[in-house]
Amino acid sequence: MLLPIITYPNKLLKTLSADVAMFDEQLHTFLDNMYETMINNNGIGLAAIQVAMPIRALILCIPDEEGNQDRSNLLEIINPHIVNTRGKATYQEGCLSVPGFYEDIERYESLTLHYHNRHGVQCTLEADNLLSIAIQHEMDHLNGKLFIDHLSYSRRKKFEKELKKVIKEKK
Ligand code: QAP
Ligand code: CO
Repeated sequence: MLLPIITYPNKLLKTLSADVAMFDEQLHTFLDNMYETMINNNGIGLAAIQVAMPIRALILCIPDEEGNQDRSNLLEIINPHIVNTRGKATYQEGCLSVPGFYEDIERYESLTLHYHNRHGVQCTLEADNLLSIAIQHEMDHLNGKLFIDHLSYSRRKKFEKELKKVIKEKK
């Protein structure tokens, strides 16, 4: 089932999401719906709050070297905690909740993550490059933060100006 994606400036995106307590069939169905919704919208990552569910769950499906996105590379990450970080890296980020906007954001180059999978099993993941960046981007959503919140004052102004223009054009 496809779910509607909430877009900026919807206030729901500022929600602090709550830990997942039940790793039941309802959660599994929701995660499946998130995956369908993300793929349908050409995304590589999606947090639950982007489909109006305030729980600490996110999914990622990073394309391989050939650019193919395969479900076997799907990561379902629940109640994540970053336990270690290394280096810094800048990447031009986008977001399904801020369609059409892309900006350079600085993140940790690599990290170690503790999280639960859909069955509630505790997992550890070493991530670098795009995966590391995507994890940090999606974890920000769990805390009500968007990539545009990382912009400098002048870049943020430029973004708000462009957004007003886009909204005007749509009317
Ligand atoms: C988050 O973002 C991310 O504007 C995932 O028109 C971004 O999937 C992680 C998308 C960058 C790491 C690096 C955005 C699709 C998808 C758009 C996405 C659009 C269509 C964004
Ligand atoms: Co996003």
